[in-house]
Amino acid sequence: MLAQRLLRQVLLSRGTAVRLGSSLAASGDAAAVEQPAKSSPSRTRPKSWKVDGLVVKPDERWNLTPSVMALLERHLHAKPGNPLNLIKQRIVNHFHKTYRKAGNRSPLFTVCDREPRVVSLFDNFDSLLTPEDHVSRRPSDTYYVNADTCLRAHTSAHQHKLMRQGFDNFLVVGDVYRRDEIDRTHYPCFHQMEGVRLYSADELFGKASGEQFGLFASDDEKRTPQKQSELSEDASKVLEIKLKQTLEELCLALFGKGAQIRFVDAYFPFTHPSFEVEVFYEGKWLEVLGCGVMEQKILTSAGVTDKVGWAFGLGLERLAMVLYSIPDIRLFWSEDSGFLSQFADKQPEDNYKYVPISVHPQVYFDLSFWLPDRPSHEMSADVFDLIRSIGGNLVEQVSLVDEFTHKKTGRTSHCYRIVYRSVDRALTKEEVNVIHKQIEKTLVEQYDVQIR
Ligand code: FA5
Ligand code: MG
Repeated sequence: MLAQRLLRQVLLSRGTAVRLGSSLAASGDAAAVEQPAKSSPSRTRPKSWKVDGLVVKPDERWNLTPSVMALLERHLHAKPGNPLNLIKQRIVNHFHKTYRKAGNRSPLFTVCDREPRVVSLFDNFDSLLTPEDHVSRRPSDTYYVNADTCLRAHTSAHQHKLMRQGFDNFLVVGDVYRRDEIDRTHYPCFHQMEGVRLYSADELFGKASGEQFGLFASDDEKRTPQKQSELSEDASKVLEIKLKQTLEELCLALFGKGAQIRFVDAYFPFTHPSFEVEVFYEGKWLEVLGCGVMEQKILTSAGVTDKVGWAFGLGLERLAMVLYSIPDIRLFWSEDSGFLSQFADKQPEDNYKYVPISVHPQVYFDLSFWLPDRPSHEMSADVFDLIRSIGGNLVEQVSLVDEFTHKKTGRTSHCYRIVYRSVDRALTKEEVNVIHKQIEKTLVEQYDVQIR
């Protein structure tokens, strides 16, 4: 049953991919603008490609597929009512509330959620000290546009540029792309939020102690498992504590006191020491983010010479899966209204648990009627209740889709759309019609409406 449902979700998202892919040339910001150079069905390489306001020239390193190009069009984290948009807002709200500039007038962290998704190899790899032979550079791992650019594989790709532009404290949110496996917790496009915080000595140790403790080590200090050679032991330790505190507070704000989280040692080319955070979810530890003390060489090359910092990169799908009990990452790409409608009316701070949707098809019926001359104030609420009490579990969604008052007669009309769906079988139109007629009949009897 579960396997069947998952398969359907994958097919659903693939189906979407194909549909969107075929309309690439017609649509806005990620459009193929010239004839493909190569006619492979899975790798259609355009001569020139416009994406996020940039025009890039694919070459023989191009390995994007039409389905990945379709994912670029989805902008899930920018869609109001999408669970990724909700969790992004919730995390941003938490940071804005908790961390303020001196005087409490404005939020400390700048939010960047519209960075271009095609980045230079320098930004994606070199600026972050990723070794030449690192696996992440392989064409089997990264989507290359040409010899100089790729789809960002992580939001860390924006660290260097933003620091060079003078930003000290920022959050970067967006979709990232990797030629990764596909399973319950991995997808080739997913969403990350990067956090970077830089500190002067005063900011790190406090004004009174800033002069007493230094940020930097003397020349002859060695790199150890605990710290980089450039940083003082004090600076490295305090950064690590502040980073862990920040992430613990975030997990507390998201999941409450009951959640089990742990830090495990990790390796990243751009941080040292490095950690991952895991959350206990459905009987297993699930990795949700990577973090660490930023390599000082990166700050130096970005022109920051008098500060030190930490960074984290969190996986928004992984956090949303835990927060909303979404069992499979592929569901985020679903366009099934049974999934989307569950989040459509939610606020970022709402605690909500996802109810698995049925694999069986939906059957829609509209219900239109004139209201009685003196309708009750709660007419819509009454109608919702009545529909649910007669339709029971077969009613998946109800919404008021149209309402107007007739100019001459002064009568008001309501139209409700009812989506019927069973969790265990495919409904026929005929059997739904019987229930629908029953709803109409009861409405007329109890509320004196006139069916249109
Ligand atoms: C990184 O991407 C680092 N840039 C994170 C980082 C930033 C470390 C700043 C230190 C400082 P990693 O590849 O582990 O690390 O990905 C980070 C998170 O993204 C993971 O913990 C996971 O939550 C999520 N993630 C990674 N791959 C996938 C995938 N294929 N599908 C869904 N989520 C993924
Ligand atoms: Mg990882």
